Amino acid sequence: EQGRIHDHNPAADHPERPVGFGRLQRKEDPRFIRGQGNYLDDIVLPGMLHGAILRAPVAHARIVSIDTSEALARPGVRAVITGKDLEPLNLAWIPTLSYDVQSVLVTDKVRFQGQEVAFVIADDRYAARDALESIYVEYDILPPVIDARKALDADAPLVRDDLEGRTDNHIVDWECGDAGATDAAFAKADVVVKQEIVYPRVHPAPMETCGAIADFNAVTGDLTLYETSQAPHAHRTVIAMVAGLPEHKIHVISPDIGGGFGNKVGIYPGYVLAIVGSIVSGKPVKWMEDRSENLMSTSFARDYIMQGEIAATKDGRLLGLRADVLADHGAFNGTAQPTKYPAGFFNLFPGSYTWEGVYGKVTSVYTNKAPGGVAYACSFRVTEAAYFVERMIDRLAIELDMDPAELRLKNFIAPEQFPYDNKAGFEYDSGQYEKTMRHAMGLIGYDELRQEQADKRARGELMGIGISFFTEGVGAGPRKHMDILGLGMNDGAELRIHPTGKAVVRISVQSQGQAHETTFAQIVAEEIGIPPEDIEVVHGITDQTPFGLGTYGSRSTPVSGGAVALVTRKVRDKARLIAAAMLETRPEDLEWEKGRWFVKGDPTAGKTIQEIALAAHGTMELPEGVDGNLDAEVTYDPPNLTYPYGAYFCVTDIDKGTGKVTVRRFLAVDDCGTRINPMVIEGQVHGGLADGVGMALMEIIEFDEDGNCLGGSFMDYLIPTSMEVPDWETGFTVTESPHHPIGAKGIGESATVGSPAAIVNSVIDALRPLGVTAIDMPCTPARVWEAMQGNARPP
Ligand code: MCN
Ligand code: CUM
Repeated sequence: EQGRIHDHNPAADHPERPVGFGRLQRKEDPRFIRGQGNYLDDIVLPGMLHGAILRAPVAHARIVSIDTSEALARPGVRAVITGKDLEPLNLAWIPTLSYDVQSVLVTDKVRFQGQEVAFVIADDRYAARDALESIYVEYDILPPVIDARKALDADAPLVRDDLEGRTDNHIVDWECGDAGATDAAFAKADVVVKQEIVYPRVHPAPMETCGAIADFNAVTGDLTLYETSQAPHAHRTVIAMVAGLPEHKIHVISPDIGGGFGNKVGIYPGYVLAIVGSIVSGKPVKWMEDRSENLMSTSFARDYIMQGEIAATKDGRLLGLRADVLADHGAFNGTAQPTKYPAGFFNLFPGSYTWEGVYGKVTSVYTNKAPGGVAYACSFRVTEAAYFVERMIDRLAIELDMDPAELRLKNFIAPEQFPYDNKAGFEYDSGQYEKTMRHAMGLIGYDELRQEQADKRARGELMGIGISFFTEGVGAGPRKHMDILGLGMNDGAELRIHPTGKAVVRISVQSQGQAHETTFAQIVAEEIGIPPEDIEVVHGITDQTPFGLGTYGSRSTPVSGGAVALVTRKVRDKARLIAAAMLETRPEDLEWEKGRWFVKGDPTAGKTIQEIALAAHGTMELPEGVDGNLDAEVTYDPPNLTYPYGAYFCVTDIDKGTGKVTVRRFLAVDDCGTRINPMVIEGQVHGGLADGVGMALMEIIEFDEDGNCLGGSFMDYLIPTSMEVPDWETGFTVTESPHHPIGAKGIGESATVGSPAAIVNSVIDALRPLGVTAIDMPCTPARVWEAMQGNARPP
């Protein structure tokens, strides 16, 4: 176990080149730091045309007419496509990932500001963009539904009149837990506290926006589609279904991706329009959105209004928890999560604690806003669930006048209770919560901080200490429970060792910055002893990789990582048979050490994996039942999710005059089981913590009452820079997943899931002397200042 990252001896970071797990420098960095990455907008195809989308200026309006004649007459313009042109192709509407439909180009009415109305194809980007101004659209403006709380009112305007038989804006009701057992738990309680907690709409805002280049070959019928996609295989299948093109003729290529954060899971109208554009023009067509288009129209995150009720005994034993959620899904239900989980994995809302009863209910509604909801390192809504329970625990601690660390320690699930049924439908695999919590309290110096706070309070200064102890569930998933559009959430892997002992591993997941080219090579290296620099990781190209569902929900390590470990073991087993033949002995008489098989009791008699690889391709007589070459393939169906967790501590100072919050210290102690590359893990955690500071203090996509998006640029949607974040402190414990082939759990979203509650709890803790018990994100200076005046919402 280690302490703070900046206490490291940097020389110890690279003791030697690890053959398996360890701090290996990222293989992808030489090309990235030299500006040699190959992102979508770097790709230029011969004869390529450019597309641009005309977007609706209003949130809700019937289209009366669209006049494209002037735009068509402009120099360089090749075509202008409207919804009417797509209707005969059956492409005006396409399915969403949640069995709804979404509009590609408006045919009837606009349902959110920024919705796609027309598509111009021109010789260059400027001609295409300029032509948008020459398209004349007459709108008949309708009253919009903006506030989700009013979406189910009897007189609310109907957003989805396109859906047959629909008379209201209700999407789905979902529940988990046991209402009866929860009522019984509440009946026993000494203390019950209610609290409304709002997780506002935010946006993943990856550095690279979304885009696609479609290249349709009318002679062969092949469609090559370059796109910013976190899930190239799933996209290919969906495009085959939607466009009616044969799947084997579609070649999806997901090049280097400049951040995804869940923003690149869905299929956007622009991708479909690039395809249509290439089919009609006979040329490759590129579409690349700008920042405002990204913020205003692509998958947002959260937008959960949560009513909480928590029950406990007066000495702080937790009894019951209720969550009643109103979820704003925007104009189309395009949330991306396993089919049976319309509220994602909100089932994690009981958190890391034992309860006598829990009950959760989520109602989702349509509004006149952009669709989305499941994105931004959310682990399928565990962000909302973890934020909810960690705020509720602190709210109870205030009511009980109890230390929030002590309250948590008193109610943790104990190590011997795993596998643990969380009473809301999920079975946690492993955890040592108290150990991790105490480790974190030691690293941050919890008791000293409380003393410092007491001294400062005596002087009238505002200092807060906030805690979040979260449990995530990542690695969707077992195919019997989990699918997206009917596709089981499994992943394939193929490993080939060449005659000279160099290897290629082909995976179905797609890195957007997570360093898969490094860490998946490390898994192979650990299992077979070939150095990671001799292992090439191929991903992102559907023609060259096995089928699988892609990267989101931090599922790459839990699912694809499992596949890679197992395929390597399969190759190792084959190598054993060949080695036995080479050594003229029986396979049972061989023993493995990293990189070679040798004869038990005679370590000098052995064959390295490289020697075996050469022999496998050579002229030797292979054993019965063993074919030539050294390769294998598997598809991995994980038995359960993995459940990473963490103990996060945040120290804030608040300026009494301005309400400005400064995050002075932040400690994240994570447990993601077996650690493949600690440096990559720390990078993932640092990034997620910065996201947390952004959401807790700055980021929000708001709308005015007409439905105008008030967060459509980085002037209005504030993301944190190095100025707003502290020098991160990290630590870890290791509790292996008992069912994962290498004991690893995911880490890619932990910090985003865990950090917002720690920061907001810290802000509330700082404001306690002023009587504040709640505040909603983002804790901007204005909001904090209002709370200090006693105007916090809710009281
Ligand atoms: N890792 C490790 N040891 C572990 C677990 C993970 O070394 N025990 C390493 C993995 O090998 C991988 C990285 O950490 O290189 C993240 O692994 P994992 O937790 O499996 O997550 P995914 O690779 O599936 O990444 C998805 C996750 C998600 S869903 C979002 S959202 C997010 C995140 O990753 N988007 C990111 N982190 C991101 N980081 C960057 N740079 N860019 C994004 O878009
Ligand atoms: Cu929910 S964001 Mo990530 O799962 O791609």
